[in-house]
Amino acid sequence: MSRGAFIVIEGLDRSGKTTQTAALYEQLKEVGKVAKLLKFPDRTTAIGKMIDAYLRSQSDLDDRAIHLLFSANRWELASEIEKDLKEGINILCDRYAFSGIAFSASKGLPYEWCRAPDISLPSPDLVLFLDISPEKAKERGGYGEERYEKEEMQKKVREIFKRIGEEMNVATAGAKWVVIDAGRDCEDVAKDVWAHAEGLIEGTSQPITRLWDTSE
Ligand code: Z5A
Ligand code: MG
Repeated sequence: MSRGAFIVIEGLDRSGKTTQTAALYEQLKEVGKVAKLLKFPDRTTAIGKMIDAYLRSQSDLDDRAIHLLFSANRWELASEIEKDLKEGINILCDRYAFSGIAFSASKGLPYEWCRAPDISLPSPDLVLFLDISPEKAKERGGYGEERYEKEEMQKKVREIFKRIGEEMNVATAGAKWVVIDAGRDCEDVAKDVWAHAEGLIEGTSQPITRLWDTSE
């Protein structure tokens, strides 16, 4: 039996994640496919509101506490993601656990500690990583308004994302993590996104796996 596909769009700040997730959603709709858009952090929940206040520097939290809130914000949607996938709905997700590791580890928290709370979340079938140089990202609108939006931080984040991607592809022995050059025109990036996502939109018969779970 076929289920929906779980596609995550990750990337550096201002790489166009939200733009590309929305474009992919529209393309799926055009070809008559059912899809749902998710975005992390989901700032609408009670946990999401705490995260939002922190990101806008309206509150201060211990680095570990905010890390666990970001993870809890994903866990509160985990069973819904699984349910939707089983019902044949494709999930398109703007940021996921990979952002969680990249940002917190960039602040100096140990990499494995950062990964631990997200182990066993529903695993995406594909991660499209939008790569852009911090210099180019800075030229795009709105940069610098929130916590973490600093060039030095973004450089560290980029390095950690690189490690995550390499480890993902070794662990799955395949190209589950695909890097896309996001420094180009929106349309060119969208074409690449579609080329990689297209093969999955008919659904998949593969069981839903769990992120970094070695017990299976
Ligand atoms: N965070 C964390 O620490 N831990 C976690 O677990 C998670 C997140 C999940 C907020 O995330 C912060 O939370 C983020 C990571 C941290 N910190 N930082 N910094 P967010 O997802 O809410 O961030 P955002 O506000 O959506 O911004 P963004 O992700 O950086 O932007 P984007 O979605 O990648 O880009 P965009 O909104 O689609 O485009 C940005 C601008 O560029 C916009 O004006 C577009 O019109 C323009 N754009 C887009 N594509 C192009 C191209 N191709 N060419 C030219 N211009 C373009
Ligand atoms: Mg965004």
